[in-house]
Amino acid sequence: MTTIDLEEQFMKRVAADEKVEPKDWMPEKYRKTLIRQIAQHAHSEVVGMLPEANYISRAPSLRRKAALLAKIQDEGGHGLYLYCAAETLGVERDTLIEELHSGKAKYSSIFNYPTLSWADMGAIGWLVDGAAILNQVPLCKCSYGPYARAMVRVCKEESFHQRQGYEILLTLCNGSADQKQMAQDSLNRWWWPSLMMFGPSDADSTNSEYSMKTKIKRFSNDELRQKFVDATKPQADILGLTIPDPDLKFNEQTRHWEYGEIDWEEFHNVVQGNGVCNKIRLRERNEAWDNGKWVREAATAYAEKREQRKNESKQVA
Ligand code: FAQ
Repeated sequence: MTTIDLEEQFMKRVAADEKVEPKDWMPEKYRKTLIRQIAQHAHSEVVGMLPEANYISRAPSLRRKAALLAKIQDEGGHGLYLYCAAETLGVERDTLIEELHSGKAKYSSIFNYPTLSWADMGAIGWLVDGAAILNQVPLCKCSYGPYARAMVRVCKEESFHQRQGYEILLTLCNGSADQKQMAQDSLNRWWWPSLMMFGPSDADSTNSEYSMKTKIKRFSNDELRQKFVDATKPQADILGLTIPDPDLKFNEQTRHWEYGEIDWEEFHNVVQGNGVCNKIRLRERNEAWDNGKWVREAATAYAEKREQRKNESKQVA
């Protein structure tokens, strides 16, 4: 079979919603696009632990601390599933991690913003996890089997994260005037960066066309962003908070909330490494990696010892 025949067969399978599995033939572009997206996604989960980790020791009660700890551990777990999914495409995990630590790899722009108050733990859960869910639920139907399957569990956990964040804000909004103001300030800072999480507008998205053709992505960046605005506005109303967008208005004909212009210059600046926290995040990730060296060495030594004992007992038998 020629490459053209194989490619045609591959596209037919994708069109019929068959899952592509690691040992199946796939076009090189499909493999590379998946590695790029899955790795960026994994890095986002792992770097995403940092802004919240800052608040483990500052949580206002034991209950809040336990929930926050569980959420952050979930994010570490999501990173691990995703690195495993990327490995099924023939890339080494160490290579991906090296690319993250050297600053070569991308991760979500949202994690380069600072967490300035406890209300930010609420806003991250409500808005950032809320955006992540909208983006990731369609990924449960991604054409690549290991990525799609990893997303099923991830989405269930993100759903809990979103609710715990919303509940933090609901408590603050029903509290004192200062607490409500803290929640509003947090929404003011996280709203626009959350809209940017969905990526550049469709006209500027370089990867969407291929990703949608091969059913890696099921919706475009702008479609998902619109779903997010439509879902989030009524939730802000329940909190009694104002979305910081004077142009936000409901279009009776389209039944959608129209929103103002996104500051794409800010987005590109953050993606290029010039956001408020890019350098801090990379430094902290590198430090965490170095501090975990003894754990990796101990785990490797244990695995080698176990293998050696297994071989010895086989020889005796
Ligand atoms: N930040 O052509 P497109 C989470 C890059 S997980 C930085 O439209 P694509 C959980 C893009 O990579 C959050 N870079 O790209 C959590 C590309 O660059 P490249 C992460 C961005 O892939 C919650 C270029 O711009 N979620 O939050 C961003 O088709 C709370 C052109 O863009 C995922 O990764 C951005 N926001 O669409 C954890 C979900 N947007 O590689 C802790 C899976 C775009 O060509 C606490 N990923 N870029 O040099 C996706 O669905 C897609 O990759 C998009 C981007 C939608 C993010």
